[in-house]
Amino acid sequence: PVTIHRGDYRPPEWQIPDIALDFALGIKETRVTAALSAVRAADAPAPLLLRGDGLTPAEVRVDGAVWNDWRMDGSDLVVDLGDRTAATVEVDTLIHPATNTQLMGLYASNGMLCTQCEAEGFRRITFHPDRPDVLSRYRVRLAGDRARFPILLSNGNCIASGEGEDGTHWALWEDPWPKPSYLFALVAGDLVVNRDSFTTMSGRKVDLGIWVRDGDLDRTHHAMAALKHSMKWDEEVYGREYDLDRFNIVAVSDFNMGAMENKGLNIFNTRYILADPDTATDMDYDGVEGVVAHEYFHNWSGNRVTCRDWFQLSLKEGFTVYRDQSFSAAMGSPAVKRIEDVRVLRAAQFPEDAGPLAHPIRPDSYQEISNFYTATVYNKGAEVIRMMATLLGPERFRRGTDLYFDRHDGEAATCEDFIRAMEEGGGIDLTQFRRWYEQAGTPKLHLTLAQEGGEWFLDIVQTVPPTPGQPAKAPMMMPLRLAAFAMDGGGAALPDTLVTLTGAAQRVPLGAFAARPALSVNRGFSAPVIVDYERAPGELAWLAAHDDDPFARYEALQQLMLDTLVAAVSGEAGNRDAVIGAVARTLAGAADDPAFVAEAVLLPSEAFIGDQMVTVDPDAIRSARMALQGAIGDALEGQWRAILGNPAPAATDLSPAAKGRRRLRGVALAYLAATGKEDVAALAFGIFSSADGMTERQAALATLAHGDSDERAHALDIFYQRYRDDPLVLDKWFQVQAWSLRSDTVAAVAALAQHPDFTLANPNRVRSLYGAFAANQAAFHQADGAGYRLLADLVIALDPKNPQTAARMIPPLGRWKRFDVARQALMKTELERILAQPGLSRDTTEQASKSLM
Ligand code: BAL
Ligand code: ZN
Repeated sequence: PVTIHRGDYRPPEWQIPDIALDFALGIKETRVTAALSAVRAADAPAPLLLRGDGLTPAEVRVDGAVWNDWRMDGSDLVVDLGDRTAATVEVDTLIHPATNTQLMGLYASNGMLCTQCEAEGFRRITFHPDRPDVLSRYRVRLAGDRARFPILLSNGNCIASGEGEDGTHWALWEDPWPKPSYLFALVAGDLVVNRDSFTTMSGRKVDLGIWVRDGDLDRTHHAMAALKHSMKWDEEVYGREYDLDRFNIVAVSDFNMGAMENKGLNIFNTRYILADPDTATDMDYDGVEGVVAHEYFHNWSGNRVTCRDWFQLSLKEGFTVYRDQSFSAAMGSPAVKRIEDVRVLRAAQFPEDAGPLAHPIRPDSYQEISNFYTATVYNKGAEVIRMMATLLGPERFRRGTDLYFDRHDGEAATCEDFIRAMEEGGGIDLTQFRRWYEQAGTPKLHLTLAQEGGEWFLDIVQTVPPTPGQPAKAPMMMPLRLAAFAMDGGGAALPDTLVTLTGAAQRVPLGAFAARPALSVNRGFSAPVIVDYERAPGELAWLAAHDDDPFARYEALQQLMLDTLVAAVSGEAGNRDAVIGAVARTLAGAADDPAFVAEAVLLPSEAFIGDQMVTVDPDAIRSARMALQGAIGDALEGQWRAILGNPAPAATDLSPAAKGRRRLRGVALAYLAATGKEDVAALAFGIFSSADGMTERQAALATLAHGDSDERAHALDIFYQRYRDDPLVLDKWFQVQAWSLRSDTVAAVAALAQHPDFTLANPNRVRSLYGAFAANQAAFHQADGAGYRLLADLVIALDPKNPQTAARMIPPLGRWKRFDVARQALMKTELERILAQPGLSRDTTEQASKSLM
C-alpha cells in the first residue's frame, strides 16, 4: 500500500465552488449525475484529478458537450481540460447501495438509503477531488419511489419538491455554506420525525427534527433535549450560533462510527439516539447526550472551520471531544465526568501510545486514514486542548477560540492555525507546547521529595518513551496542578498551585512543613501523563480521605488499590487492610455523592493493572483482583447490603443523584457477588426481575453472567426472549456474556458467533460480541491462544465485507510485546495469518503489519 506523508501536502490545483448532484435513487441501483463547476487554482494548466473508488464513468461532459479527453488512473478519473481556467464537468455514474457492505458512500440499511462520507467515502458516490480543502456549495436533487422513500433529506434547506412519473417524487436541497465532500449526506426512506424548535441567541427560529423508524419515536426525547441544551451551551460558552433554518438528525442501525456531523443532517448510529428507561442504561443516556452534543458542536469546530487535510483530524476531533466533555461536565457532575474521561483515556489511549500503533495526535503518515480515528487523535487530542485551556485560563482561552473561529471561518485550517490563535488570543508562547502535536508516547513524571532546612521541594524528572519512528524525545510543556498537606492536620498546606513544566528536570518549592507532606499531584488530571512517585506509608489513604480535589481523592484510592493488586500479582501481601479501610471511609460519603463514591470504590480494571507490569500475567491479575474484590466484599458486607436494601430510585428519574445511586447499587452487587455468598445469585435475580429500568436490569444480569447459578441461565433466557426484536438491547445480551469472568468464555463467545442473531453485517453487533471479548483480558489472553484465534477468524471473515470495522479489531493482537513469550508467539502467528489472506484490505493490512513491528 502507498504511504501518504503529511509533508507532501500541496494545495489543490482545482477548486469546485459549486456542485449539483442529481440522484435517481434505488436500493439496488442509484444513478448519480454530478456537475462540478471547476475553477483552476494553479497558475499553470493542470488536469482535473477526480478520485473514485469502485466507480465507472458512464459519460463525461464538459460545458454541456460529451468529452473524451479523460482517462482512468487506477480507480481515479483524470480529465484533461487543456488550458481552461474554468469548466463545468459532468459525470454520470451508477452505484449499488444494496451490495455496499463497507457502509462507506451510499448504502442501504433496513430498507432505507443513507450515506457516510468521512473520510473518503464521497468518492464511492461520484468522482470528485474528495479532499477536505475543496469546499463547495451543494445543490442536491433526490428522486425516488414515493412509497419506498417517502422522506428525502440532504444538507441545508429543502427549496422545492414535487411529484414525478410512475409513483416517484423528488426534493431539491440547497446548502448555502461551502463544505468539503466528507460532510455531504443524503437519507431516503420511510421515517417518522420528532419535531421541535430552538430559538437562537439572535432570535432566529431553527426547526429541529430527529428521524427514526416507525415505533422508535418515543425513544428520541432525550436526544432532542440534549440537542437543545447543546445549542444553548455553545452560544453561552463559545458564542457560537447555529447557522441554518433546520437541523436534522437521522438514526440508522448499520453504522461504522458513533455518528457523523454532516452539515445540517447529522446521521447517527441508533445507539446514540434511542433511549428510554426500559431499554437504555444511565450510561447509554449519557452516551446519547455526549454524542448529540459532539456532533452538534462540530457545526463550528469541524464544519464552519474544517481541516485542510486528514493529518489535521485532531484539529476538529480533539477540540470537539474537549467541547463535548466540558458540556457533559456542566450537565452533570464535573468530578465524575473527569474520572470517566480519564478512565477512558487510560483504557484506550495509554495502551495505544505504548504500543506498535502509537502516533502523535497529528500523525506524520498513513496508509488508510480510517485507521487514524483513534483514541490518540480524539481523546489525547482533547487532553491537549484541555491543557491549553488550563494554561490560558477561561477568559484567555475564550479569546483564543473566538480568534480561531473568526479568523478561519469558511476555511480549511490546520492544527498550527489553532495553536497560533491560542498564542495570539491568549498572549502565551506555545513553541514548546507544539511537541504534543509532534511526539507520540505518554510522558512519565518521576517525582522525588527533597528537604532543605524546613523547606520542602518537589523534584520532577520528565521522560517521554520512545515510540515507533521516534527513538528520542524532548521534554513537553504541560500544566501540572499540585497541592501539599500536612498529614497531622496542623501546620502549613500548599494550596492548589498551577506549575508549568518545561524542563527535563524541574524543582518546585512546596513550602515549610514540619514533617514530610502529603502530595496531591496532577490534580484534576491536569496533564495526560503517568506519575511515578514513591509514597510514604499512609499517604495515599490520607489523601483518599482528605484531599480537597475530588479527582485526586479518587486517584489516591485507585493508586492504593493498584499498589495492593500489583503486589498480590507478584505474590506479595500488599496492604489489603489499608484498602478496605479507605473504601469503608469513602463509602461513608455515599449518601452525599453516590456517583463519586461509586467511581472511587471501583477496583482498577484488569487491563490497567496489567499496564503497571513489565510482563502482563492475565491469570494472576484476574486471581488477585477477584481475591481483593472478595475481601472488600466480605469486610464491608453490611455496607453493601445496606446500599442494596434501600429502594432503587425510579428508572424514570434521571437526576445525577438517582443515576449515582443506581451506579452505587451496581457496584455493591458486584462486591457482594465476589464474596461467593450463597444468597447473592437469588438477590441479583430478584433485582433483575423487579427492576423497572435497564440500568438495574443490566447490572444484575452482568453480575449473574459471571457466575454459574441456575439464575444465570434463567435470566439470560428471560432477557433474550423479551428483547430479541430490539437490536440495541440484544447487543447487551451478547456483550454481558462476552464480558463474563467465567473460565469458559472463549468457548461461549465462539458459540455466540454462531447464534442466529449474530451477524457480521451490523457493526454494533460485531462490537458487542468481539469488542467486549477482546476487552476481557483473561479470556482473550487464554493461554492456549484460542482467544487470539477467535479474533483473527473474525477479522478474516469481516475484512472482505467491512474493512474499516475489521481493522479496528486488530489492536488487541498488537499488544503482544507486553506478554510472555508463549503468548507473544501465538499472537504474532494470528497477525501473520491475517496478513497472509489474499486480497486483504488496505485498512487491515496497515493495522496488522504495523502491529507485528
Ligand atoms: N467525524 C466522525 C465522527 C465524529 O467524530 O463525530
Ligand atoms: Zn467528531
